[in-house]
Amino acid sequence: MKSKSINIKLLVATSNPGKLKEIRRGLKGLPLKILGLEDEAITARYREKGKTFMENAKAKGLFYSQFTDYLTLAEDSGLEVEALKGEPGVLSARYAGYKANDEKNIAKLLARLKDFPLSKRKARFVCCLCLAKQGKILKCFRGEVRGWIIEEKRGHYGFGYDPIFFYRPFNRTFAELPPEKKNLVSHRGRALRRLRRFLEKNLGRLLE
Ligand code: ITT
Repeated sequence: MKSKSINIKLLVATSNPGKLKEIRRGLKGLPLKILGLEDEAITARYREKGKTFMENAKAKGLFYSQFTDYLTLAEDSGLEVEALKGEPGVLSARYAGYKANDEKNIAKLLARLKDFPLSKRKARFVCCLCLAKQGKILKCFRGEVRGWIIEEKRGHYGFGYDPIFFYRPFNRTFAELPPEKKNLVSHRGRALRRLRRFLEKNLGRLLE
């Protein structure tokens, strides 16, 4: 892609500032002007109903892309713990209820896992990204990363469940990794690299 001066507008349809930051970082250098829901004064919020991350990411893409003519990127992600049969899964953001926050969600998960030894605390993060335009899905991408849920929080970077997600190859939790390092191996980093390659090849065509 030659021209860095064209700025194609991309609405990143998330209300989660942690995700928005990581998506901005992952798409840096592409000829895109990245806008958040606030920049476009979109106050409507999609209430998730899907049973899978992909279903939710598509539904969010369809929903938010109706509010603008720009390319729209929606994301659904979360944590699946093997011993809890995939919980919190699509409920990750509201595991401790609709008024939950990261701290309460972590506390609930640690309580549910209290009788499980570390060897039984296998988990994975999954991220699904869907690119949409004016109520149509153009393409979706998925990424995942495997780790372990430790018993106490460690680190201050990141968001969500990062302080209890231990990534063995780096011997650190995700919250102990600076953003560029988390991005190298994370579910979102992986999905974003797939999206990036797609945009590098197809951005011009998508705007026709
Ligand atoms: P939007 O729907 O507005 O995008 P949300 O936070 O409600 O924001 P999700 O329904 O996709 O989004 O929930 C994702 C949750 O999964 C998020 O709130 C975290 O609790 C967790 N999560 C996802 N990716 C994560 C990451 O990289 N690190 C830590 N926790 C993560």
